Amino acid sequence: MPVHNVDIAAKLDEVADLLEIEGANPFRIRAYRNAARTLRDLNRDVPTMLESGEALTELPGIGKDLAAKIQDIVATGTTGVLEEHRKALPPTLTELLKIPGLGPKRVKALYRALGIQRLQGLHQAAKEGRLRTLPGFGEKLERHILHELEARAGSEGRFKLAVAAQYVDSLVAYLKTSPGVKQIVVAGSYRRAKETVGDLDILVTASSGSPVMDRFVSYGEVEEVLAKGNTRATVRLTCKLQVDLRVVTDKSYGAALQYFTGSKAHNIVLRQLAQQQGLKINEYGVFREDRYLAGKTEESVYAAVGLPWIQPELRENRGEFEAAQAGRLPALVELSDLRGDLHAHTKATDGRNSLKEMALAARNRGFEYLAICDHSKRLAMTHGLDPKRLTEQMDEIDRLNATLSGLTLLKGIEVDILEDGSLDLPDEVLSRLDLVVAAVHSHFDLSRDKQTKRILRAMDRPYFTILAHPSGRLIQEREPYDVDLPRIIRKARERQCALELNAHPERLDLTDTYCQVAKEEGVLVSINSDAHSILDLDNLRFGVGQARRGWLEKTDVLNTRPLNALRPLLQRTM
Ligand code: DGT
Ligand code: CA
Ligand code: CA
Repeated sequence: MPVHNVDIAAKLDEVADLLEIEGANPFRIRAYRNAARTLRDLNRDVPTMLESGEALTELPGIGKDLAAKIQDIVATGTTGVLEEHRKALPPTLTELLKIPGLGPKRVKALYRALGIQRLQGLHQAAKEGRLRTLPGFGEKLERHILHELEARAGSEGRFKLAVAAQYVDSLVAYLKTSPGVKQIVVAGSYRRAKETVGDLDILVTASSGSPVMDRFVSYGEVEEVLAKGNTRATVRLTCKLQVDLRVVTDKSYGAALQYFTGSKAHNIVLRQLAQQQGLKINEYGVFREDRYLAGKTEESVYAAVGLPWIQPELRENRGEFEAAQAGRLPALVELSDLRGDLHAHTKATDGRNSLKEMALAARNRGFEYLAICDHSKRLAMTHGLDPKRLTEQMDEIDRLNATLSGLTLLKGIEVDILEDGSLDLPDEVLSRLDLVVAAVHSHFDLSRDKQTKRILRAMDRPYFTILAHPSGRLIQEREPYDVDLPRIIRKARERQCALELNAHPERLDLTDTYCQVAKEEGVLVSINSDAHSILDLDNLRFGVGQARRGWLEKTDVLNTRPLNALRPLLQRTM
């Protein structure tokens, strides 16, 4: 039974996918997509809401009809409309839609003409050069499909951090109620806030191991127990996520936490440092000969080799040891350091809440400011703003700002960077805004040189404040476009503009390593939610996780500034 919002959302998306392939009414498709997004972004658990008798129709984008279908899914694992469409077409066709370049029409053609139903069949056909023969395909698309399929092979079976987080929360809550459990912590790549995780590594301290193990393997979502002993067990959940659980003693807790947090590359260096000092580090502790020296806390493990404690997000062997030895570890930015958000949408384009709803939600989260940056006119499918509608929105912002206390709305736009590097609105219009967030939304396949020049040219415009989602990648779904980011980062320094770290869990773009480059070049990074609903404002925490992996400190982040210090930084001088 799907008990998590992400699982229910996946079923709704599946309906939408199948409807799309069948060529159904776009409004109907959109309704399922919106509902799926609402559930994904929701910070409360739908089955629990239903149990306590709360109406789902209170949620944005969910009417009576959809509420009933969601109830079906929670109760039975499926709903009538899904089963109907699964009969009409092979349900595996929806896998194919995930490949950029393959829309519903092409997927249908692949199925009708070549009988392709899954990614595997698609890969085979592409390798054999059979795709290019189909009308509307061609050699270039075939190569592109092959590239995409091969690029994603390495990330197969991994889970986006935000998706894993949903599974973690309920599992940890469940384990906490085991008899004798003292501490419980999720280690591994999850603790390092890596953008995707391969499996979960949970550590528990308890008076005795076996009751915890028994409780772990009888968790309702366990599909298969892969291994089970007194102090360690591995299971696979029904969502296919694997979980390792280890019960450790208090004496070894810090050593085990250090060991299982990783990364492997970090641990190898740490053990070498220990060896050079005649020490041995393992998951039980730090030892000289066979004498136990430390291991109760992580701090004690690092201290034993003469190092300060290193934040988990830095543990990738990317310079953290040198920094630790030199006493120059960064004081990483924290969620509470953010004073506002510089990229949010409203109903005026493809957001789902009104200006006022967004403002109140931002104020509730303690923000001092929120920049409204709806799309510009070129993005017609989002009903992008032309100068007239943008002016109306600016007036509305003035009116709201006059009545709101505690929060300032900033006037912005997410303006499209056109193919030739010009911006989708004239300078005269942009000059009246507080900030201009600019983004690439089309022509992803330009050559590296053209793509780079396109963006550099846009950055040369007099009103250009922040480059949104600089690489354009979607995690596990779309490769970044081919672009010279170091050159763009140098340009940002020269032009004194900022780069966005888009906090949406599917983007997290800038990536961690480019955050480090930006910091080294002295370019400010803005951690923005790109919220399309009030719920999305909570995604900032994932952006902060990525920023921490990129070594960013409070001062490296544009939106840690209070409004009065922010304003001059938004102002363009050239
Ligand atoms: P993942 O699960 O692929 O997202 O990445 P991790 O980092 O969670 O890796 P995982 O689950 O294989 O192992 C958890 C931690 O345990 C890892 O970060 C470091 C430690 N570890 C595992 N295997 C080894 C090993 O062979 N050598 C060392 N030094 N550490 C290991
Ligand atoms: Ca792991
Ligand atoms: Ca593991």
